[in-house]
Amino acid sequence: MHHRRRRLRLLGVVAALSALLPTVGNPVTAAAKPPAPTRPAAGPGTNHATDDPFTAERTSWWRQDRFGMFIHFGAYSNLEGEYTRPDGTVCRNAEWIKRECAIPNDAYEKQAATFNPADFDAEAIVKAAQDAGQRYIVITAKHHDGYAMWPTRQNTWNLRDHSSFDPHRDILAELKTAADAAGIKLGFYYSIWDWHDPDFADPETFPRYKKRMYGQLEELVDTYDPALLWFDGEWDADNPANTWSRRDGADLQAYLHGLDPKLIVNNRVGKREVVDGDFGTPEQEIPTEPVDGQLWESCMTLNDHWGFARYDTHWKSSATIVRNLLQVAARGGNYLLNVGPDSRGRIPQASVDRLRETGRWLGAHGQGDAVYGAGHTGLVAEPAWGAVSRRGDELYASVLSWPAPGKPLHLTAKAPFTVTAATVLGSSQRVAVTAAGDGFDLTPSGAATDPAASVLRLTIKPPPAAPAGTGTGLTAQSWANGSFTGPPSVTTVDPTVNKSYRFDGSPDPTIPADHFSTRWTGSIQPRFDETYTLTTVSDDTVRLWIDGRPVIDSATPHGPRVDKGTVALTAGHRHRIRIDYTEGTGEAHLKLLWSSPSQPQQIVPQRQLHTR
Ligand code: H79
Repeated sequence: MHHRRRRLRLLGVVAALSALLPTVGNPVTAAAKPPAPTRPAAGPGTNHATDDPFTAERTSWWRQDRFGMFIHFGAYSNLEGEYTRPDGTVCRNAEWIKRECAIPNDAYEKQAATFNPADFDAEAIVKAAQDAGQRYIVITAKHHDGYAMWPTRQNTWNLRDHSSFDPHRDILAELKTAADAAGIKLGFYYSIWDWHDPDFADPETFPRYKKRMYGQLEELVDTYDPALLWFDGEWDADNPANTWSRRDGADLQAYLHGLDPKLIVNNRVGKREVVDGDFGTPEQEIPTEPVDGQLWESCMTLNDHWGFARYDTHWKSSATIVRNLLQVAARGGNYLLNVGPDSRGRIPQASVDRLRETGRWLGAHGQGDAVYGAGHTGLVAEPAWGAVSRRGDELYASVLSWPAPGKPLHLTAKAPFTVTAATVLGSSQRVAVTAAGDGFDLTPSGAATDPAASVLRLTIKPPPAAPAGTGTGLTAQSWANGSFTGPPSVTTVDPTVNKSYRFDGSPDPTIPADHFSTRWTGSIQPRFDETYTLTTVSDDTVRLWIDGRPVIDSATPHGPRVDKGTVALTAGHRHRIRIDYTEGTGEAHLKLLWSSPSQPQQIVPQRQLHTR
């Protein structure tokens, strides 16, 4: 991606020049066209899986950072949540206002022509995120109304060409510069569903839309080098008809991978299946437990709308935000909290205040350690009184309901470990730790430190781990039929079971994309004496045995699906494993993950797998 970074720097120079010489054209059009992206590999023998998102260097920042700012800002923001019809009646909505208030195209275009977010202050926005403790920002580059917030070359339905805004400004470039300066990652939201493009709804003309959409995404990646793309509007819909398909999603993911292999992409690039993109996207909700088979991020509004709505004062308290974030982190997810700038581009003061309060809590007494770089632990059950995350050999028990004086907080242990020290962050009180029933009683001697949440830090001596293995992977035999019939076509040593063959790929160039089977054999070597959960993500069928005993039996052909089974394993011991996987037609996937009280969810790594 060398040319891209060089190009961005060049752009900075051109932008600086254009500020001096206002007659110089838009910096995007002024820059030289980059070489066409390399065509991603495709066809038999291709595995589209990039890496293991749970452990990859690529996703490391995202997995550590945990807390991001979502920004919904577009032509709808100009209406500030209210549309006055010609007859004088008022209709309310925010970013869906065009559709929900049935605003005719010309009326919507007419109001967009007055959009002038002159007070958009990228540095102030980045500062608000930083003050909140948010470490990445995702802004709507294009929402369902199709309006591009950067000077796209694909059409004139954008902030430079269709507004009253200074045509020499580019708010995405401004945000990128400010975010870079602050060390905050920047990503873009992009809606697939498009209410404005005349070619979107008709399957006949959709290829023309798709070409412009790919063009816009290439512009975004080349110009602003985003860390992440957040798709939306992938669902089946009417008015306008949305025909986005799993195949469209697979094509787009391959295209994006060709543009920038480091991009992190959400699951709405496809159809929100467990195999789509890098992470799941629960919206306005927090999953009640860790999500199987994929990373996840919960996105949520700060009031009741994504886009600015001048009448919406139903703000969440900072205590609610802190608690949500703690719960999300303890369940291994990220929290993407939204702000909606007004028609002038200003984040509402009520949002700024709550963000600052949240950041104050995270910055106090090292309480942020319960969130940043921390994640789910299977060592304890989630208590009713709070949330527990793990960071190295420390457990952070965030107490949302503080006990009455002298009363204990009970923790259920799911594997044997010892607590060597316990403190309340920001307090000198003692915490008595006693073995009790199925775990521990923690009895703090004093009061809560904060009404939002008080954090107990427990230093633990974790269950002992066997040394990392020296495995090279499993033996994989593949057949060019779906039933393991006859001698296998190919036999290889497969470092991990992490396959996304999608529609066109297969285990080997000699094996067609449909009707094949693979059998993995060898041994799996755990590092802990614990009950492991083995998880498969499969399409079409999978069966798995450990030491000859069935653990997963999912032999009815299915679309992308998660199956789990538990088995007690012995640290350092090589347990025999066999996996039978078949593909009929359509998409093909198979992933093998494991987790245990001491082992966070991940693709079973190569070094713990042996060919025999
Ligand atoms: O971008 C934000 C939303 O606009 C978008 N996703 C987040 C991140 C979103 N799309 N759909 N939904 C949220 C849920 C759908 C809600 C609906 Fe409705 C109920 C669509 C029509 C009725 C909400 C209420 C939108 C219009 C009225």
